[in-house]
Amino acid sequence: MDNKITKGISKLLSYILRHSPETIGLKLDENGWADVDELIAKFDLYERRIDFELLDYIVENNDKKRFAFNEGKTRIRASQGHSISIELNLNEAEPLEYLYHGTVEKFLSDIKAQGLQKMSRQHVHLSADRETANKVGSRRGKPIILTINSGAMHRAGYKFYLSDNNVWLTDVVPAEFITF
Ligand code: HQG
Repeated sequence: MDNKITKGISKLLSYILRHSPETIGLKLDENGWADVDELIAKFDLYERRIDFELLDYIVENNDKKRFAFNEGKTRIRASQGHSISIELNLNEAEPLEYLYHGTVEKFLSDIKAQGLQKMSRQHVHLSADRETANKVGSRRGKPIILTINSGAMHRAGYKFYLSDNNVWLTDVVPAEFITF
């Protein structure tokens, strides 16, 4: 399968399923699911032809497993990363003692003052390993990796969730739980 084509479609899918389904006139349900047949038909209308086989390939092979089907593969959604308000019914989980967040220098003073905030997304995104945090930070420039004292946060009553594609999510990380 042509990597360029699948990458382009994956990017568009992320945008539509996380941020802007209305761009192609699609409706998601309250849990973020789109009907697969409707999605394919709407893509067609916008002249981005996809078929079920391609969608299935993307769900299976996407580098971060960003998308998931329901059991019968009749519905599809993004597993995390939304800015639109939907209920993912995430599983609460006990985090590792330390998690990581990749960011860049220009945000540090605000993060020191306000902690990590959701910004435009529904959660703060954290990684189980430094390498992933490094990649996340690199999207914006020279990465800086913050260590989150997630074990201590959890013991203090903060909730953590693990998405279907193994991204750690929480509502806020107060600065006192961050090692800069
Ligand atoms: C920063 C990608 C100022 C934060 C990635 C980040 C991830 C603050 C930016 C996923 C702040 C938000 C999410 C504060 C946080 N003041 N800046 N108080 N608190 N920030 O994109 O974590 O490839 O919403 O450090 O791989 O970068 O799309 O979050 O730099 O998993 O699947 O504000 O998106 O996944 O940026 O990335 P984002 P993120 P995908």
